[in-house]
Order: sequence, then C-alpha cells, then structure tokens
Amino acid sequence: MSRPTFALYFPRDFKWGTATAAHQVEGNNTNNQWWRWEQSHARIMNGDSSGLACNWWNDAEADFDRMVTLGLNAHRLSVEWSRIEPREGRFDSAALDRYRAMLLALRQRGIEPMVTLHHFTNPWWLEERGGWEDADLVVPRFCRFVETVVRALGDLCDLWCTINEPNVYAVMGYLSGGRMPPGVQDVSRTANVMRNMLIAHAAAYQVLHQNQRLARVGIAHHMRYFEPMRPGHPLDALVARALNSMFNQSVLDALIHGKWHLVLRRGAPASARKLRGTLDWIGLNYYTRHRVAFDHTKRETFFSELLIYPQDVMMTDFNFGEIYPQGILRFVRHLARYRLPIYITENGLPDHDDDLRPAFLIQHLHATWQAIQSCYDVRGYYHWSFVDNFEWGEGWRMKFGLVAMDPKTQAREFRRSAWLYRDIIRSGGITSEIVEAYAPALFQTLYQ
Ligand code: IFM
Repeated sequence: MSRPTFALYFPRDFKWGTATAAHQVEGNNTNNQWWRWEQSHARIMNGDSSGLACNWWNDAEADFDRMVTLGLNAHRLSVEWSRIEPREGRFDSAALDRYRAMLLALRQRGIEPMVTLHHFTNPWWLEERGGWEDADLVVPRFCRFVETVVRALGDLCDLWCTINEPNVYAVMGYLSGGRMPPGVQDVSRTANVMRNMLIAHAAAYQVLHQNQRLARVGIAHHMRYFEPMRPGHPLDALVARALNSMFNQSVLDALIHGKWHLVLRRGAPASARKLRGTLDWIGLNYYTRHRVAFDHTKRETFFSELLIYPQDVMMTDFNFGEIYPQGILRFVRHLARYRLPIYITENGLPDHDDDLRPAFLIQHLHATWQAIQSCYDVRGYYHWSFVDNFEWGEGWRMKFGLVAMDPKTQAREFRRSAWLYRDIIRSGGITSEIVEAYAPALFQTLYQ
C-alpha cells in the first residue's frame, strides 16, 4: 500500500536563508583580537587558525552563486569593524566599497542581506584599551562605526542585526577562562561586558533609526534550553531556572522591558530604562538542549553539565550539544509574547559526514512550521552555515556547512542536506516526497 502524501507549506514571503560571520569566512582578518588570539596555537583546536578562511574577502561571489543554486532568498552576514575602522577614527573607504560590492552581489542574485554589525571580533586598537569592559570607551565608538556603516550601506540593506549573541560573547570571553579572548574567568566582569553590549545595542538602535527611516533593527540572541539533569531534583531545577534567567531571559528583559536582572548589577549600573523597546524584531539563535546539575565544587557558577548522554539521546559531532528540535518551538512560543517579528537567525550543527543534518533540518523546520501554524510571526530561517568555516576555538574540525569546504584547497562540495534545503525551498515547504527521499524514518512523526 502506498504511503499517504502531505505538504507543510510556509508563507510565500518566508525568508529561506543561511548565516555567516566575517571573521569565520572572509580570511586574513589580521587586525582584530581573534587573529592575535589564534597566533598562540595552543588556544585553537589542532593548532588551527582562520587563515584564508573561505576566501570571501576576495571572492564571496562564488559562494553567492552557489546560494542561487540552492534557491536562497536571504543571507545573514557581518561586517568586520577592524577592516572598516583599522585605526581609531580612520575609516577605510575601500573596505566599505568591498562590502557594498558584496551586498550588491547578493541583491543582484535575489538574496536579501541581513547585516550584523558585531559578531565576536573587535579592532585591536579597541581591545587593547579594554574592549567591551569599558562602556564609556566602547559605546560611543560602536555608535560612530554603526553610523558610518549605515550611511555607506543603507541603500543596500535595511535589516540590521546590531550584535550577535552578547551572552555568548560575554560568557565565552569572561567566564569560560580561555575558550575565547580575552580568556578571563570572572562572573562580575562577565555581567559587566554583557550589560555594556546591551547598552551599545540600544544606542546603535537609535543611530540606525536616525539615519535610516525604514531600518528594521534586531539582535541575534542565542538561547539554550536548560533542563535539570535529575528530573524532579530541586537544586538541579533551581540551577536550570537560574541559567535560563541569566543566559536567556536577561537579554530580553533588558531590551524589551528596560530591566536589568540581578546578575547584571555591578556597582551602580546605569538605568536600563533607555534600553526598553529597542527591538523591531527578535533573532533566535537556537542549537541545543543542556542538562544541568547543581555542583557545589564549581565555585564561580555552581553548576555542571551532563557530558555523557544516554545512548538514545541524539548528539552532534564532538558533543557540541544534544539535538532537541522541540526547543525551537518552545522558544518561539516564549518569544511570541513580545509581539515582535521573529527570525531564526541561526540554527545548525557540526556534522562532517552529513548523516544527522538532513533529519535535523527537517525536524527544526517542522518545528518552525508548527510555530507558524500557531500564528507566531516567524519571518525567516537562516541556517548556520552556508559553508564550512572557522569555528572559533574549535578551529576547522567542526563542519557546520551545507557546503563542505577543505580549508587547504578551498575546494567545495554540496552536501546532501544542501540539496534537501534546495528541495524544501523549491517546494515552499516540507513535502512527503522530500521526507521519503532524505529522512524516511521521520515520515510517521511528520504525518499526523
Ligand atoms: O559559529 C558560531 C557563530 O559564530 C555564533 N553562533 C554559534 C555558531 C556555532 O557555534
């Protein structure tokens, strides 16, 4: 007996995209703190460094052509502050021209750009003076940079993402003790950096609107799904709730309600009132679920994470995280209360042999579709990432791309999931034929 057919269609104007960040793809970004950090090989897995990355500074257009092959109509990329302002107050018009050329090339291919203004990297001149630790230093300089960018590129882009993952930047750089520069481990400095990034976001929001009437400004907010390691254990539940509040909710409460969370208080913080209402849309970067437990031996944070997962739990390569597609739906449901458009600004996984990605993609898009069915205003999905790129401290070993790339030769090859994404985009959604062809084991779950 033949199987029934079904089609889960997305809205006609849905943005089908991918996402990248300047330092991870451009190559030879020698003038920021990450490049310097990479020069000490012990810090990056396998002694890797970003090097030529994916050679986008010279030829992003070749990958933009490949995006056309897949039928993408959106791409999120970032501009590199250290290229545009290599020395304090000196702006490089050639760098801005190169970004103009990239945005134009995307538009000519029918791909709408979303531009991120800060994605983990700082010009060295800023970092040397304390970077994001000093609000008086960084906020006005970030605003001046943003103003320069919107004036130079505003005719080609109106969808702006001010800052990528302030919580990840702060935690990885100032709490993890070495996963990202400057390699600090200090709770209060972490909170301070996160707070300064949110202040800078709010200031940049005003700058963008003052310079572009129709600017649509948001943030890419990384949300992790925290659950107690031992279900029903009160202290684990407390830890999960605290992490959710500090990592996920604090950013939203600051930018939507103008409220700091307790953890963001250090000394006498400036009022958060100015931050209220500084989002035109919310970007959700969603990857994984984390099971956490109270741990009194962890003096700074009081929690530890489950590292060995039971057999039946789906994990990505290198234990990057647990695959939990329902998380997308749950977070969208949570975000919907703010009545703002939502973009899934990142979602993906490291999967070098592409054996997990097809099901991952279908399941996460299915959860997104379910959210849209519930009338939640999800406008687009940007898969992380288009092409394998430099994954920060993990170097080149984590393969996030729909397109595989060998950093030694720059050779590219579409992975099977690239064709899957193309077929979904072509069909306007997930059809039973697509599920049969790429992940037949999911058929029963999707057909309900
Ligand atoms: O590669 C990163 C990206 O720069 C920020 N969000 C998470 C991705 C995967 O780790």
